[in-house]
Amino acid sequence: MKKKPVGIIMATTMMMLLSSACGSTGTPASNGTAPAPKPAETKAAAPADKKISLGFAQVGAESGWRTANTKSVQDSAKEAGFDLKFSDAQQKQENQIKAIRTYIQQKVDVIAFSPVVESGWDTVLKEAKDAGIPVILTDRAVDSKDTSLYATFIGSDFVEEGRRAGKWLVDQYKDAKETVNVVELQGTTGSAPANDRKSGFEEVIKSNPNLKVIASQTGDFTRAKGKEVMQAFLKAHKKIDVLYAHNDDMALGAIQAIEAAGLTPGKDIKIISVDGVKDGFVAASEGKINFIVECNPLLGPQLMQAVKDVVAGKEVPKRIVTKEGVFTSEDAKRELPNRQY
Ligand code: GYE
Repeated sequence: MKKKPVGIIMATTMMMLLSSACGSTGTPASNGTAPAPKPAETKAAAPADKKISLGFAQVGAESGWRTANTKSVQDSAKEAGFDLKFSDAQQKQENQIKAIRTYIQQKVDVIAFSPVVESGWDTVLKEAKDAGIPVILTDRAVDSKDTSLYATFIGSDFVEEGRRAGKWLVDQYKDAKETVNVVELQGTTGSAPANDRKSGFEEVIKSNPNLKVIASQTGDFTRAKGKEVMQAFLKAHKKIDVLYAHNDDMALGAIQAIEAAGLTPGKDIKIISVDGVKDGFVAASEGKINFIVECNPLLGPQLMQAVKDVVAGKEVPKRIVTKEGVFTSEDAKRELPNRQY
């Protein structure tokens, strides 16, 4: 790993176990380790020759990040020899709740899911707990006060991602004498990454009163919505200097809108996005996206390890944080050939 002036480029698949690296908002604030529910206290441990069954309730297929995440989960479950039951909730909480209830009825060994939004999970999580089925949160957090409702939460620190985006902006405009107009494309309303990427960004940019967020709306993490909302922003506001998009897909949609309006993305309007999927890297290497904050979707291997540990009654850290870096257009050019997703 080499130090770079703009930040640290981390190996994208590298993850570290940290016991107390939670963000300040949204994410569960438990520190240290907590014992996973022991099979003896829950259901009978799976006999050695029986495949571990894992029910996974995915958010949807809204972005390049999600596609890579799904593949990582499916590939690693296969490699681990698990019986994976997979469902796609099409970004709807009610579908995820239904899927979790089905997994409870099927008496799977472990349930894992990426909660589409943060709130409203206590009832179904309690049902899983009462049925003695451990739950692992991956990617996104829940805001449940009772952290005994899940064994661990594996995923990124989204507040920190927002801060990284903000730091780049503050640095870029440190000599600006005039107001810098920023528009923001938020992720899915009520989701942990949308809440946290917004708050982390705001926390940092308020140090410079010239940096003004003049419009902020959800684009639901999709290209189509990103384009649509950016079109509306361009109509409503004469002078937009910067776009902060909570993911690459929305930035890519917005780039189409910016080009259609006769403007040059990356120059007339500077663009910051989060994720670092291949298409985002291509746009960054072309200078259309100026800065990408990485969010690693390859959570499968870590998830399968946690499933094994939970089934074996081992202790798992209550919080497992993904390690990530940041990339400028120049970094993206260099890194593009190595990008796996
Ligand atoms: O950034 C976005 C996806 O929850 C981290 O969801 C994930 C986010 C990711 O749709 O592209």
